[in-house]
Amino acid sequence: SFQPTHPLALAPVTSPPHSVDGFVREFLRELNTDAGVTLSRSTVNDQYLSLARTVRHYLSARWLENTRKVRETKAKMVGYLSAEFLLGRQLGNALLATDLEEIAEKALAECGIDIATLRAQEVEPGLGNGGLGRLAACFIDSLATMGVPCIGYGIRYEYGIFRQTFVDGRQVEQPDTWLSLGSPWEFPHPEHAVQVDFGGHTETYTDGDGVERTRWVPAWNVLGMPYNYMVPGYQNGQVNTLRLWSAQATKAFDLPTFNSGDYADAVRAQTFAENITKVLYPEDSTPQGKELRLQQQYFFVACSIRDFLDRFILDGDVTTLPERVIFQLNDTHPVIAVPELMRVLVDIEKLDWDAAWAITKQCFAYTCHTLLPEALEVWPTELLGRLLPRHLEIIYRINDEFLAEVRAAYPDDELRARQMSIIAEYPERSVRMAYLATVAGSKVNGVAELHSQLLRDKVLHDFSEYWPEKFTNVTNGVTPRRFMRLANPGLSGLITETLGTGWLTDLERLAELEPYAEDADFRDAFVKIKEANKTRLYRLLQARDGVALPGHHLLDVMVKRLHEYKRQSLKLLHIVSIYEQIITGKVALDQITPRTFVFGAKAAPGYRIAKETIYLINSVAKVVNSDPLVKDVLKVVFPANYNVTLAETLIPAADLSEQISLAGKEASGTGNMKFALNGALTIGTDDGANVEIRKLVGDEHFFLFGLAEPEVAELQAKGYHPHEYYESDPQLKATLDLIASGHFSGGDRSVFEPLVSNLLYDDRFMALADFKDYAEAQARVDAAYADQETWARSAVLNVARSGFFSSDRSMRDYIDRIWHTQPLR
Ligand code: C3B
Repeated sequence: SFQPTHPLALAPVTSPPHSVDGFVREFLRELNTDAGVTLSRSTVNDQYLSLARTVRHYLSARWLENTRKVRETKAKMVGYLSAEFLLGRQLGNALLATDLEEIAEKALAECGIDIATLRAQEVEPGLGNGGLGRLAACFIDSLATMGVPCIGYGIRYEYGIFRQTFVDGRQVEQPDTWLSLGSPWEFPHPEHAVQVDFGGHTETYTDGDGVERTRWVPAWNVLGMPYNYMVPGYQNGQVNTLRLWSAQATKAFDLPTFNSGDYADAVRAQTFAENITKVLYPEDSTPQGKELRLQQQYFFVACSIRDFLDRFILDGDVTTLPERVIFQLNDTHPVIAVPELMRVLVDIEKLDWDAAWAITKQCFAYTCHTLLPEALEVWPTELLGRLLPRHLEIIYRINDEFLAEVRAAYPDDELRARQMSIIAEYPERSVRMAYLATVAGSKVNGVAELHSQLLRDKVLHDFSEYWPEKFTNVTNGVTPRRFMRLANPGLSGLITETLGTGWLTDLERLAELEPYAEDADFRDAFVKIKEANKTRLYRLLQARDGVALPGHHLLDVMVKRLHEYKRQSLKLLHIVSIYEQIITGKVALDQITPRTFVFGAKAAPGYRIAKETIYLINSVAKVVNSDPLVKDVLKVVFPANYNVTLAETLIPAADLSEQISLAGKEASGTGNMKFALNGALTIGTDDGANVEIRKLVGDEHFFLFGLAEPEVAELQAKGYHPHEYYESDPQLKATLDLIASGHFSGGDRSVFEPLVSNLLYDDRFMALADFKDYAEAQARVDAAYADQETWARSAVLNVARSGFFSSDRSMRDYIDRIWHTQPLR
């Protein structure tokens, strides 16, 4: 460190003046000196980048101060380890957090610029697939807003989730080049790069004190380059950090090879290294078990642990680690951090094994986000041992000691020990990452009440019996800053007019809206806002996708990843069923509630059935939308590339939220919460957080249908035969027959044959079993919607009763039940 003498260097860092003139000055300086252009010659992109950097100026002082305070007070931090952070656009959130929305708008207007144009210029960082990544983004927003020290650690993918396009109705993936026009929100720190090793072998040696030790002799390594992002709290002067790692070759290129003339060989190392953080795996909930994926996982957690120790354990006393950090494992993706911390403590810091294990067990907690058995990550020991030989040894030892405990606790129950082993022997020897996380974690939580119960009863049953106190629930939440205040300024304004300020950081206060459900003026204002949100959406879809939508329809929305268990196909069967009843004259047009159905969903590129489902939705949309008979009552739209940005316009416009997964399959859902908070009514199964939503908003304001989880289990056990439903329900039969007939495929019966057969003879997620009940629930929706006043009352009550679903509340629960950290004073 050095001793500055200039008085300015000694003074604390300050923010620029919070005024229009101050803002204009900062903005022009950015434009002129950083972008190097004059205002009159600048492009929209220059202006956007300069605006973003200008807003950053207003955050830096607080950020630096925050970091200093955390170091100085040695406050315990949350280290949120997540392979995904699905942030969404940054500009709007940063302007809101700094309370600069009006100032910036005026300042730019005085420069002749419409801020809306610049907002639209931002490409969102799509560094996640879906719910899990978006949850991480909500959590870090809440922690910053609550002033709880947190550092998010993840991966700076050069290409995030693919950009979805449709070509003749089929999904075609385009690379997500989110960095190509500049990335004004990040601070690269090459000087803090961390080396990460891979491969090789281990050997034993005797150290200076005569102690037998193991060391890892790796075969190759890469560098992890940190990129910092500011995570601003909502108007509280608190700024946390998100640190994302990018892989680089250790030697930019190999000079001798280069000199010998083989340029291609010389840069090969670089390409190889950089591949590690090149692209986000687009599988959601179903891991692919690819070697590169394990490289990504180890890469980012190794960087993060090293980084944390170097930055926050300044005296080098690693035994204090549990007082300084709790690493939250966001699903199994970062679980390799457990043996990594053991390796650091034992091999590098030279702690003895038991001391290291005692520390490690206090430093981790594990969140499970799934119930699908195929979604639980396992790594073949062959692969893990080849890539991380020392880590495999450590895992074996953790397992040996754990199984010894289990055998002692349950003598003569070898089956139990086998079941609980971190190492699976069949179908190939592999490491069960969820079990490793459960053994190492101080706590294990599910993400909704029902999910946590099923984890205890089924997925991790033996573990919950052995360590009942280890298991807990924290129901997910969403940040009201982004999903209410930014996404729905109309409704937020009405709420503030009605309740005053403060509700945005104390969302349970929405309960104070209850009496207004009975207030006709309030309901009127509420309905007008919903209509305005629909108009805003229709304008966007017109501009973005060239579709024109009628204004007066019930807007029925299903947006989430395309997955069989989420049952987009069930929604589609309902649409086809209505259509079939109209074209065959079973129902008269005037009996139909006019509806627009919106889908938004990306399918994993290798997920065949999911992609076929997309093709079917688009094919049905094409036929329905061009049929003059139904043009006034049915529309089906599927805007491509559903992402956080589109969600922010779509959700506030929706009347009906579709949450129709098979009971026992959706861990929680978080879209369901966003819809309810924006005044949509839910049609849903008793699954995930739907259960809690329904309990809170009340049965009369929620359209429940379908098998409950125990009924699903029972039906599964007795044998599920989907074709029986087809045979016994004429409307279901007519619906499937229409699809099979080639009606939506230009007469070609073969096109959708695989999908239809799959439903008839396999239907893993029991769409046919729930069809009838679903259609009946939809009829109740129609009846309810016919009475606009009652509908509006229900919509208001949905908002008033959903305050529980703020991610601030989730964070309080994590703090109380798992982390035991304190806000920074
Ligand atoms: C998702 C689950 O599918 C959702 O039910 C849940 O709401 C979110 O996580 C957040 O908890 N999930 C995901 O997006 N990706 C996974 N790999 C596993 C679960």
